[in-house]
This record gives sequence, C-alpha cells and structure tokens, in this order.
Amino acid sequence: MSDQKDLFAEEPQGSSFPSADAERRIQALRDEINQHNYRYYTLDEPSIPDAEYDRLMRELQALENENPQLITPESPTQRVGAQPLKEFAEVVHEIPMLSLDNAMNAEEFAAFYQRLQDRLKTTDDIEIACEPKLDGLAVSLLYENGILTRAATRGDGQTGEDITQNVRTINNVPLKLYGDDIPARIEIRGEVYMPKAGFDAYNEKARANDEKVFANPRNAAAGSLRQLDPKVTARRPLEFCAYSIGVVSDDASLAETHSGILEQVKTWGIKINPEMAVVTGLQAAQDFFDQLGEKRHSLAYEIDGTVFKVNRLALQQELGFVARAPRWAIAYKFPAVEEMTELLGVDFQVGRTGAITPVARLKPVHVAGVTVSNATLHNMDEIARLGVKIGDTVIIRRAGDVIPQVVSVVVEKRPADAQDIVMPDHCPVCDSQVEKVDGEAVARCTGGLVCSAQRKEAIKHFASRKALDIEGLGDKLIDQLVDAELIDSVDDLFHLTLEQLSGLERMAEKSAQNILDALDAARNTTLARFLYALGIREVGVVTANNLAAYFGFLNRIMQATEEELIQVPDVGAIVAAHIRNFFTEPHNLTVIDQLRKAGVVWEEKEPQQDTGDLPLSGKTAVITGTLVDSGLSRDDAKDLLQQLGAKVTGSVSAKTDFLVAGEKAGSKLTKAQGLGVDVLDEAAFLALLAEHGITPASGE
Ligand code: 9MJ
Repeated sequence: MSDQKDLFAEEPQGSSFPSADAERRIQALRDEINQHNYRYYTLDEPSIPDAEYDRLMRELQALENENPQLITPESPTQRVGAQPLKEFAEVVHEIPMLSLDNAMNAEEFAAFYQRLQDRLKTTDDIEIACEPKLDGLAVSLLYENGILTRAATRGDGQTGEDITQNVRTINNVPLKLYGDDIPARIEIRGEVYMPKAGFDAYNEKARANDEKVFANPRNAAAGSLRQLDPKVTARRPLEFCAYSIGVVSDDASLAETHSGILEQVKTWGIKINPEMAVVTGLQAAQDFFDQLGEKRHSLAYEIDGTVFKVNRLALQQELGFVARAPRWAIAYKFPAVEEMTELLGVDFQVGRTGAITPVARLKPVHVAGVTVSNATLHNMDEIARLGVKIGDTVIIRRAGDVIPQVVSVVVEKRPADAQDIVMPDHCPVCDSQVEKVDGEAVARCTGGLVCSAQRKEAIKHFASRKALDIEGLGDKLIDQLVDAELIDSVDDLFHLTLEQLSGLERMAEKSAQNILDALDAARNTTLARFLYALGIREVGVVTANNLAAYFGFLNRIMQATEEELIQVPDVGAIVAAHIRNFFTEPHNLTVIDQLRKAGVVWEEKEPQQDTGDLPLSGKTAVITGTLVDSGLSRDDAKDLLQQLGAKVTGSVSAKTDFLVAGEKAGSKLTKAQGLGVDVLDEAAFLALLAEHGITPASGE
C-alpha cells in the first residue's frame, strides 16, 4: 500500500549505534512479552507469574533506555506516555461503521429470519453466527503491517474521532499483531467495554473519594475513551473484543464465513467473544438467545442482547444494506435493565455497626424480569450527588445479582411538592442520637447494643455460616427472640431453654430441640470463627484468620497494641484501631467472658513464625473458585500458601500478587483480570506448590 508508513525504516538517531546483541535481546523480549500478553488477554491462559512478566518488562525498559533509538511505538513499553491532546482529530471511515437494526421480542426476531429466507429465496435453514451484544463503545482499530496505527470511535458511522493514544493504553489491544497471514492493512472492529468488576471497583473508589461515579459500564467506557489525557484512560479497566473487520488489503486471504474470519483475527492476538457460536435455523438461534439471557448476569461484562449475523459472507453480500444497517444482521435485545419509576419515600435501615443506610421505596416496577420496589441510596452523599427528592421520577438499574440502584433523576418530571430527603437525627429504631463522623460518608446510630436493630444484626452475624454456624437459627427466629426479649446479646443464646423456644410462634418442640442441639455443637469452634463472630468492624473472615494465625491466643489479641496489630497481614491502621476499640469496650469484655462461661471453646496454640525468607514471603495471594483436581478446600490451599510465606487475603486489589482461580471463579477473577493481576489456574497453583516441595495429593 502506497500510504503505509514503514515504522522500521527510520535511521537510528542516537549518537552511538546499539550493539547487535542489545537489538536482538530487545526484539526477543518484545516477542516474549507479546506472547505472554496474547496468552493472558486473548486465550485467558496466563503462562508466567506476574513477577516474571514484570522482570521481562523491566529488562526491556532498561535496554530501551540505554538505546532510545531502538524504541518503536509498538514496543510493549510504549502503551502509555503520549502527551494530552487539545482535541481529537477526525477520522473518516473508509467503509462506514454500520449500526444494527433491533428486534425487541421473539416475533420481531422471527420476522427478521423470515425476511432473510424471503430475500435469499430459500426455505432452507440459514447458518447464523450468534454473539453477545456488548454494551460499550464501538471502535475501529487499523493495523498496517501488523502494527496498530490508528484507533477511532464509530462516531456517526461515517466520521469518528481519533482515539489512538487512548486505545493504546488498553492492555488487551495488541500494539502489534503476530501470527501468520496478517494482511498488509486490516481494520478490526469491535467494542471497548469496562467489565463489571472493574466498573464496580472504580465506582466504589470514586464514591469513597467523593468523585464522579459512572451510571453504567457503557458510560464508563465512553467516558474513559473520551479523555484527552491518555494517562487517565490508562487507569481505567477497559477491554476490547472484536466482532467484525472493516477495510482490508488485497493480499488478505480470509475465511468465507464471519465466524471463520473472527477465528483468524483471534490467531493474531485479538480477543473475540468466547460465548460466540454458530447455529443453524431460527429455533437454534432463539435457543441461543434464551440461554444467553439466563447466563447474562453471570458474565463478567454487561450485555444488552444478542447479535445475530448471517454467517456466510456470500449470503451477506447478496442481502446487502439498508440505510445505515446491514440486512444480514440484527441486535435482538434483552428486556431493559433500566426502568423509570417513582420514589415514594425513603426508609433508613440500621446495620450491625449502626450504619444508617437510606433505602428508596419505589413504586413497583419490572426491571429485567424482576419486580423492584426497593433500591439502595448508599448514603447521604450519594443522595446529594443524585440530587434526588421524594416524589421524583427516577431511573432504576438492576445489573446482575446486585441490589438495584437509583441511577439518575428525571428532573423535568419533578412534581411541585417534591420533598428533600433528610437524615433523621435520631435512630429510627432506638431513638438514640445519630452521628456523622467527619470524612466518613456514613451516619451511625450511637445506640450500640441499646439499639435492637444493631443487636439483631450482631446476633445474626454471630450465628451466620462463617461465624459460629448455628444451624436453624435464622434471621426471622432471631428477630422473634429479640422482640420477645428472650435474648439481648449473643451470650444469651446459650441459656435458651426448650420451653422458651417451643413457646415461640410456629415452633414445634422438635425444631426447638434441634436448635438447642445446634447451639451445643456451635460451642466447639475455632479462634478464627470466634473472632469473626464478634463482629468487630472491618474484621472479615480473612482478617480473623490472619489474627488467629498470628497471635494464636485470644488474650494476646485482646491485649495487643495497635502497633502489634498492624504487623498482621491484612490489618492496617484503621482496622487495628477498630480492634483496639472493640476490646477496650467493657460491654464487649463482659460478653466474651459470658461466652466462655457458657462453654464456648476453641483450640489455642503458639503461632508459626514467618522468618521472612520463605519462598513466597512478601507475596499477597487471593484464592477463589473450587479446586477440583486436588480436592483442596480453599482453607487448605490457604494454609499451604501461608506455609510458603504468602499472605492470603480475601479480596483482589492492586496489591495482590496473584490469584489462584479454581473452577467457577467469578467476580474476583474478573477483577484480577481487570487489574492485570497474575492468575494461576489449579494446575499452575499445584505446580507452584510442587516447585517448593508440596504435593497435596501425597498427604501434605
Ligand atoms: C456488539 N455490540 O457486541 C456488532 N456487536 O456488528 C456485535 N456489535 C456489530 N456485533 C456490525 N457483537 C455492527 C455492529
């Protein structure tokens, strides 16, 4: 192609010429890093630990620093770094980027299929490529001689914006294609989107920092790509997934089907959607739609429907286009996840730690197959941010299994008598003063254990599965017991009698006895469970485990100073202060004493010392999913990692060194991928253990 830039043709500009060794090593490192990127981002099969990847990148960076004349734009070191733009340049698409017609229900989809058969003058079943419809921003990537030279938004389909600098920061977009038969020039089209875990993590952080939150992952993707400063985009967890090609040079030898082309694109290092399938006939396509609809909420990213495309390119050509959309494709939409309804009022719920959460009471509305009548409003800062008043028409969004959210207010529909939402200054349950600590978004009831709402929540937590696991003692029963004033605090549970229990409404004597038996069994527990059950603020299962492992004895934890506490993995200054405060509160000491007197026991032992020179010392790991092959429980896996010196925490963050992901790994895996955290599957995890002489199958 005449207009191609040959990026390799430039003369070295440095004063000294690099050694051939450096040049070869740089090339080898780039190839190796690209290979790892491909395995990680495209195949989802990471091959090396993070630390090794970092080492390769650092070596490349150092060599490039020494030999700046060898830096090329497609080097993996060059993703971020461009200066902020004043504005985006225009890009005229050589082939317009089409939009898709929609089908909103099965009839409309059947009508589309019928039109295909009519136009193709056939009654035979048609081969259809089925793809999840990603809800992000359509983007075109132009590769010339295998190198990403331009990325553009769809814009109006004819003209888009040049967002090359921003797209270069998306880790799963290869800066250089590799593999065989790459055309001299090829445009790859697809969607840039923000996976749900990245979106949630981003918003959570933004909410905590009082920054702008995104209403949905699509806005998040669009907002992130529209940044003039690529460094901002680089911090957003975006991904690209290809779903078609645009302009392509004559040397290309492409497959004859849409799905075949995408498979080729995949071999060049570009992600395509693993849910994609090819089916034959209307019924099979409708089945794909139904199945994807069921799976939708468990996917790591938002989709708003299924895109169906006639698979054979020859048939696509025969069908042609109308206006801005091809006749051979359709977007068959799922029911909306956003709906409009009215905010009837706001309730204030009191949690275990006294946190008061405003909850929107809504005129019931059907959202994505579920009737929604409540939605969380998080806290008063969120209410201020939304600018919402009682009586407002609001947009509700339901995504996955998360609690429905109020996304925004339709201000034009605000009635004249709309009322401000005011945080009560007294607890709606116990009437104690409500306080708001400066710098914290939450307001809290100061009633402590005087507040029956807090007491109920504390007892529910104590009895819950990961705490003392008292079978049969569910939320409703605890409400009943507190309301009947049979229990006041957790230690009272162990003094309940058969008579008291069976005197409760809808409680047969047999069930009452079962509960007493369960309470008896729960007396034998572990230090970690007991600690977790106490409900100390911000002490979750992982922190409780770490505290138990570090100190070994409850008394040592109770007497530990904040300085000692922060030595424990996962414990920072804030958590240490919460732990200290908890154990200085006389009431808590009484409850612990009473629990011991009631016969609650656990084993205590000297902790194992971490000498700091174990193989995984200094590494932080997270374990998720089920370890099927080894049959190890997550607790066992954790013990083994801890034996090797690793710190094991419960949630993935930028500080996580690696994630062990078993089968059915969910949001932690997506979050890890979003953050670029190294992921070990079970085989890699077992290999890591084996490397350090641990083989669980042989009885380790
Ligand atoms: C999305 N949004 O996932 C197309 N899309 O094809 C898929 N969009 C598309 N295909 C042609 N999977 C125009 C748009």
